[in-house]
Amino acid sequence: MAASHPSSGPGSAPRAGPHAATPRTQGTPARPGAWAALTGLVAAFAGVLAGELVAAFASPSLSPVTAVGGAVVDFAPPAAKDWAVAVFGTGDKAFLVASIGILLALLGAAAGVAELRRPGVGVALAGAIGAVGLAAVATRALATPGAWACALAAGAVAMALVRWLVGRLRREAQAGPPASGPPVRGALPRRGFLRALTGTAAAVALGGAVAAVVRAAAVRATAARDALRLPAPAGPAEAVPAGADLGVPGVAPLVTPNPDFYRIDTALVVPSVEPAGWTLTVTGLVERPLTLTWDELLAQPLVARHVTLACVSNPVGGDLVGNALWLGWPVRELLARAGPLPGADMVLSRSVDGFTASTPLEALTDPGRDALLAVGMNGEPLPPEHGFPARLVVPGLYGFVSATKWVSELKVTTFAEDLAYWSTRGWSERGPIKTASRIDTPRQGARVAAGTVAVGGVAWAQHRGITAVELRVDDGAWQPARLGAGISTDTWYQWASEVKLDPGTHRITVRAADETGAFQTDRTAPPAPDGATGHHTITIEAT
Ligand SMILES: Nc1nc2c(c(=O)[nH]1)N[C@H]1C(S)=C(S)[C@@H](COP(=O)(O)O)O[C@H]1N2
Ligand SMILES: [Mo]
Repeated sequence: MAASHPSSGPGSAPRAGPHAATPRTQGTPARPGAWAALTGLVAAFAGVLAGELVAAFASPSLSPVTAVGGAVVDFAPPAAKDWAVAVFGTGDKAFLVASIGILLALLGAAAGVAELRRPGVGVALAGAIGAVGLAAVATRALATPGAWACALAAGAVAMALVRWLVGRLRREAQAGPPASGPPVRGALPRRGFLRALTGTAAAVALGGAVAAVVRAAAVRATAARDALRLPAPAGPAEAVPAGADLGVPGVAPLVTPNPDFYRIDTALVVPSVEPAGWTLTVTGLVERPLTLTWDELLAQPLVARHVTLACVSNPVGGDLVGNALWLGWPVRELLARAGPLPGADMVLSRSVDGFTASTPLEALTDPGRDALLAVGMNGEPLPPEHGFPARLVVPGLYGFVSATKWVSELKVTTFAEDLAYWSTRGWSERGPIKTASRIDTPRQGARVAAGTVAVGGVAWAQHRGITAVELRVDDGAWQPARLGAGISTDTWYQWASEVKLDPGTHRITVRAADETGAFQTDRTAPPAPDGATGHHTITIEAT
């Protein structure tokens, strides 16, 4: 709320003389206890709402309110549950939430009154309400750091508001009547206090509406994902060949579990897209523009392919790279239906959140490259943060020019005509993945026993394949490492070796060669604009 009256605000002294406030707002407020109760109530709801807002971003599946509700459901005596179901039927959950709300209002009001009487007591009570939220989170299976953060935010905001708002009220109540006149009966608190209180209440109402909308959408999308059973691939799923996993402790697993898969996107809130309402339109330079629905997509013969995704922002030795088994429909079959027109050389894929990526048309139509419109990741529907319900996966190209999540449109166009999201921000228009290799074990800075030391890691040159990996100790000669069998050229490879180390500090460097036999360059380049280069080197201490 914009302050329209400059004479009052936090910390401003009461004025006398010609600029004194009007009588309605002057003097000791009548019924300070009632105002304190109302203030405490607003503070309590503001706290819970802050928690819900943090949850909408950081913990969609568990918020302070759902944590307390869940804990009540779990710990309530069965008789109470039976009674609630008998009386309220399917409205039992609404009854539960309403009960929590009423209890919160009462406790908040009590905190306000207590703070008015004795500074600090109400703040402590607000903190106790927050502690109940924390305790509830502790009982939940989904207690992630995000969920803890929500409960902490809720308590902190409630405590701060009780202290600040009730503190103002108390000071006014204690100030007594102005020297220049008799006490004014029925006076309201000062305008500054009223503004702060109504402003807080308005923020609660507005924020509550936002949190409710975001949460409802996330809940619907999560429920749809939980209920989904993806079809089996039409052909046999690609097997991991024997000899691909070298079994060296500390090396990244060949297939990255979904919870460990790196996540990169511009989305502050993970978009909530329900499959039932999802469509993908193919537009632009095509003979037959088309719209694909979710059911139509699932009715296509789907293939399962391991593909290693990599982010262009990955620094040398970094972990913005991961390998998954994707289930999807080859994009070339979708594009064949639409019929790209001559002259087109790019597909601008667009996400529901506005992100766009520019992919060379021939990378998507090439029969030798399984670019997928993916719906599954490692045997389950795409996780929400990895693009549920559908995304693109294109072997051999960095994610920023290919891997659009929550994809909603493919515009067949030209590089001359259209620029993608990152290409307007200083990054390249095209992004073939550069050959890279990484040492996973030992870790940088490790202390190891001198003698024979196991070294291992991964190397990738998607769609070209890795043909050799070599190691070097300090400034010695390059020595070949063992190279695991690839799942396909579209995935990373494990490699392993043993090196002999005398006591002392040593550098170990790795390099890999792709199908051309050419080793990756030792010239260092930063990630921008089209991917980092240089050798990964670790420094370790042998003792
Ligand atoms: N909608 C959307 N899709 C996106 C992005 C994005 O910001 N928004 N980032 C891209 C980038 S830069 C990468 S590296 C990959 C990462 O995919 P992941 O988060 O599933 O690992 O997603 C791509 N798809
Ligand atoms: Mo990326």
